[in-house]
Amino acid sequence: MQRSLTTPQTTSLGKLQSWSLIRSGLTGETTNGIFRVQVYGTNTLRITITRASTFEDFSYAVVSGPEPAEFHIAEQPDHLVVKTPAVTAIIRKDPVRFVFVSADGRVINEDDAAFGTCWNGEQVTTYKKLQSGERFIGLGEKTGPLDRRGAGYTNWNTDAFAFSTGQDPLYCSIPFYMGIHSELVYGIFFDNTHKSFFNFGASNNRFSSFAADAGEMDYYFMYDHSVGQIINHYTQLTGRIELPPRWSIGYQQCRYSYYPEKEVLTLAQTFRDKNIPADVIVLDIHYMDNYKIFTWSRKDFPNPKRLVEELRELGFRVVIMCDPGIKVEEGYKAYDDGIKSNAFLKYPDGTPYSGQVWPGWCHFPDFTNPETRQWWQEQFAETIELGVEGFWNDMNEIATWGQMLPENIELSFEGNGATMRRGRNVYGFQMARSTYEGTKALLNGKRPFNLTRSGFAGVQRYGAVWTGDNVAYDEHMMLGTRMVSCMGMSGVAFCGYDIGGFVGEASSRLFARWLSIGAFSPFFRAHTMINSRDSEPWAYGEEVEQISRNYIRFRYQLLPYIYSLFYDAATTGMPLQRSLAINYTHNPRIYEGTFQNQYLFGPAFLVIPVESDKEFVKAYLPEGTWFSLYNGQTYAGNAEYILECPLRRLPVFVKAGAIVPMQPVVQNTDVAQELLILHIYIGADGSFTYYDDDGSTFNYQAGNHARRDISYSANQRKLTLGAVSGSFQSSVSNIKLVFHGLGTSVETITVNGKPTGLSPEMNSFFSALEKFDPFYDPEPAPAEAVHSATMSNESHAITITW
Ligand code: NBV
Repeated sequence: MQRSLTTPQTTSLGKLQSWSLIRSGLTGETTNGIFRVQVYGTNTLRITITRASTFEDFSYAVVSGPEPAEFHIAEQPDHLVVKTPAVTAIIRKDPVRFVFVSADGRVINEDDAAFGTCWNGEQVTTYKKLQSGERFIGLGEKTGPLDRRGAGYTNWNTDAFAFSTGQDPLYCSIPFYMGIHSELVYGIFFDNTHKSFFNFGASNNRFSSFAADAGEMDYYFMYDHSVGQIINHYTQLTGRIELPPRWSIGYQQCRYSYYPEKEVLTLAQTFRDKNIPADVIVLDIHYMDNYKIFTWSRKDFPNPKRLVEELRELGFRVVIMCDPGIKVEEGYKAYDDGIKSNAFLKYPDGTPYSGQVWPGWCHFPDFTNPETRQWWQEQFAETIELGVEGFWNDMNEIATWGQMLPENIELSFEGNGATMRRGRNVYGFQMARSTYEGTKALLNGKRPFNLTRSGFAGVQRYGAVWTGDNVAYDEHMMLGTRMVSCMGMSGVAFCGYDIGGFVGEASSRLFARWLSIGAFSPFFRAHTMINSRDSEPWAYGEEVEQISRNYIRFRYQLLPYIYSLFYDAATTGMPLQRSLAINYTHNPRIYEGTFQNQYLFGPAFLVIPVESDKEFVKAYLPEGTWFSLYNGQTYAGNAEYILECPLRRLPVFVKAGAIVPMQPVVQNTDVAQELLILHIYIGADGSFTYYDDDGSTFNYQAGNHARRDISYSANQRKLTLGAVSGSFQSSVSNIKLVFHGLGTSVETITVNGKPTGLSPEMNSFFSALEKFDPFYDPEPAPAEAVHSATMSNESHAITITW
């Protein structure tokens, strides 16, 4: 038997001295510390280990407590057992070490027998035996490959301007990952906000580990049959997104910065003139008076309320920048108020911390103080009066000139008291919370949109996250797709990157490609740095404009599908952008080379991100049958293909069995639809939950929505639209069914027993590019033959057979 490890430098959790039952599990004392095992649900166990005499039980991340679940506890001579119907924790007694075993007796995860949980000074680490062939996925906003085996990472929120494609850490910390081996998958969420370290077999061949500079070893172990279920358990713990306002999932145009107001209006009008759908213009720091938050530049924006109204008339919303730094300047309301309300972060001697950022020397609100969050809310009153409903939290790592935030700054930490050593990783998270909750409280039932750069596990509850200052080159575009997929697996379903690249200047081809890929990402925004070239969809010449229009229009046609996916994320945590590791977890091919960048957008679309200079790409289509989005040609899955990918055609496939609700093209998301177009891709069984509501209030939480389960049985040649549930009266009066791959033999379908004729039609989601250059190949998108029929939208169940 392994003896408890103790050297002058390292102490591990020692021999069991005593243990006792608690309501949700057990707790025990060892020679070197105390531990606790709590059943949080059938699939989730929480392990807490400390050298202190009590457990702290404070978390910003976790929002749900132990749920009632069946479990048994037993004692054996050399170990204890905590057993749920899904997972068993075996707790060895001498020394105390943890082994997690599946219901059928397989080892899912086990402590390194010698190290287990160790202290090295204040630093606490849990070491897990590396399992044969073990892969690691997740960990939120990280560069690097999909499978993180062999790599190590640090969580320490950092302003990473123009980060390199291997840089770490970045802006956001999510200490949650999943391990995969022997057809098993588990999740570990390490709930500690100090600087933390994850080692997935980096520089060693013995263990994976997670460590924090100080604080408790407090982790949740989740086991279930699929990555999707683990994500579900993780988002049960840390929360899920609330439905965002529908307008925020349309196209957003940003730059650093659009001003004066005339330029903003011209920009909005240009979208309309050019028939390029869009919903949002984002105002970066130059809308303010000398970068002072909650002010407007009188010179450039003399009448912001009128501007917001004029933009609304054009069908646009405004999102405005709100940085945390409040300029130290007497007479400036936010500053005076902040001093009076004792709102700012302080040094241990009680003087406010000053750091330098855009406006000059600034103080920073302590968002971990509930009173300061209330104060922050009040600051938004005038902004909300102007009609602004969208907010953008930047620089909240905290970023200051010098980039070395003093660690002795103190925070309230909900009255618990902490320094930046514990607070830095949650500062941005709590700023996002303050902004989201504060503006929500002021918006009279309307949904705010909030975007944050910094965050921590659980940040999804307070809006969307974007991946910061990326760079205008291909490798970054490909990295962005992996990062957003990875954020999706880490609870952050509403996530995106700066299309076109923030730093540097995109080539025309790069912009076109990036925008095409971005149309299939949850948060869809183009952005660029100050003094860079114009970066709107029309700024790169006619060809790029047409390609951009095509993909943005497709995004808007897909809105019923995308909005339904947001509902799925809000209720189950399943992200919109789905790494192939979610559905094809144990297939080694999906982790290879460029295949690891491929992802599913919802259950239907397989997106193959491809660099801007490529005309051909090697892709891997996972099992199943796949339709080309462009011409309906089918491809057998579980195979590699060399695909043609001219700039105007990003390789995208639709899965056989997919049910995709769509709508006619609109110029912005406000336009209510009378026609729902249901695309059905024949060949394999499929299902989809179609979801709709008013898109702007929280009434959906009280049942004011329209929800309909749709399923397709290939063998029975049957499509079933379940009865609509919920009280929302949708504007849809007709449903057009569009069958792909039905063949020519079927001419009639029955709708609730009534024969209805099918008509063939040419379907193309994408317009041919116009011929504007004699040397340009104007080949139109080959249209595919599809069959359609239109029926009226009834709220009772509808059965369609053929
Ligand atoms: O506010 C200016 C920028 C913003 O455009 C960008 O998206 C942020 O990530 N911001 C950073 C400040 C620093 C830019 C060098």
